[in-house]
Amino acid sequence: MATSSSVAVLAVLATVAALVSPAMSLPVFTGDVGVSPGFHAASCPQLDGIVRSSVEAALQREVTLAAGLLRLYFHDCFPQGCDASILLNTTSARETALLPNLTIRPRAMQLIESIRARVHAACGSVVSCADITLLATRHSIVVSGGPWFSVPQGNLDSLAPASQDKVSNLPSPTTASVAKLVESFRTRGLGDVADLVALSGAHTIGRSHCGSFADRSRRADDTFSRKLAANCSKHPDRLQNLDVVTPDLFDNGYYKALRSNQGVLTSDMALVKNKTTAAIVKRFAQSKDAFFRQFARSMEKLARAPKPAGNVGEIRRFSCFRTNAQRADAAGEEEEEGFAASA
Ligand code: HEM
Ligand SMILES: *[C@@H]1O[C@H](CO)[C@@H](O)[C@H](O)[C@H]1NC(C)=O
Ligand SMILES: *[C@@H]1O[C@H](CO)[C@@H](O)[C@H](O)[C@H]1NC(C)=O
Ligand SMILES: *[C@@H]1O[C@H](CO)[C@@H](O)[C@H](O)[C@H]1NC(C)=O
Ligand SMILES: CC(=O)N[C@H]1CO[C@H](CO)[C@@H](O)[C@@H]1O
Repeated sequence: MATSSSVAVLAVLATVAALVSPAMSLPVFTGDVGVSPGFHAASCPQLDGIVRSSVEAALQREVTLAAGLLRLYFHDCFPQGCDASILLNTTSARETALLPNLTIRPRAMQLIESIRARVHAACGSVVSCADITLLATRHSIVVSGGPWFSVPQGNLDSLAPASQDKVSNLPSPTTASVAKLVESFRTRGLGDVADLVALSGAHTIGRSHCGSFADRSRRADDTFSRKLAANCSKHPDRLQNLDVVTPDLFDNGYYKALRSNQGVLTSDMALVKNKTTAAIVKRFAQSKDAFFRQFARSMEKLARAPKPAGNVGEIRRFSCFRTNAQRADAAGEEEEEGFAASA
């Protein structure tokens, strides 16, 4: 008969076993574990080096992956905190299908998964896809010319995608009201007007599909929007640079473009049409340092966006695209396409 003390010893042993050999059978953690920048220092000292070399090699071949990662970070963290919920990619459950125009780059998703595979090969399954998304994005911004900022670590990967409700809280590009945009950001702990203006500066890199600014081209009420309309009617599938000044450089070109009426999205233009935000746009257009300081602060805040259910989940150990349970069900199925460096 098991005494209460032997039960306790067994429980301790099970815990220790789970900690020292995380690849064996990871428990589903609950509560706020870790979530500090140095979380993996002891368990995976190679982490930073692997992330850096993978991101640098990928960007050298495909510069637009920096924008792909940055948007992925926003769309992962905003709905219910950074939990890699956006990476889940089974037909039954996929966040990227919840919004009709949610054009997340599959190549950026594949890059995260390929980094996970390298990290887990080196250290075991000790780093989550959510943590890797934060680290890889941070490094891609630095490589693109932008500022370094601190990201929390110890985030667990979700067991399901975010709900339609939470995903549809993402701001819409056709919003012309700064008050609405500020309110939307405020619900995620980004309540300073400067958070909205600085984070919109992410559009200093990246592209947009014609559909995302169709409202602006349709109005065709100034020279730039007529140009957008002409481009899109001639080449509907061609991507438009979001920063027409310096499209792939992480700098303050976006704000300079805004001040000459060359913001692509209606939500971008809204920032120069409102007096309060226009003053901040002006400050950022005049000082790259001022923009970088605020961008770094706001990205740290975004990385800590609220997790309504707490830091709950697992470390996905087979693929960032599936929960561990889904992977077990799918054993024997064909693997998803990996990240081919030469695409
Ligand atoms: C003010 C709220 C925002 C709205 C309405 C918005 C909307 C959009 C839209 C519609 C696109 C184009 C998508 C497409 O047509 O393919 C886009 C692209 C992008 N967004 Fe935002 N966004 C917002 C804020 C942010 C934030 C906070 C970030 C990151 C911190 C971000 C990062 C990006 C990046 C990097 C791209 C380019 C993606 C690529 O080239 O693949 N955006 N955004
Ligand atoms: C997600 O799944 C769809 C459909 O199976 C596939 O076309 C797409 O490439 C997948 N995305 C990634 C990042 O693998
Ligand atoms: C301008 O933005 C502020 C938020 O910064 C908002 O309170 C105000 O209502 C906006 N003004 C207009 C005219 O939309
Ligand atoms: C239109 O297309 C040209 C050629 O690709 C491009 O340089 C330009 O930035 C596009 N957009 C606008 C608004 O001019
Ligand atoms: C807001 C927006 O971009 N809407 C577009 C979504 O995609 C459909 C189909 O491509 C377009 O018709 C919408 O304009």
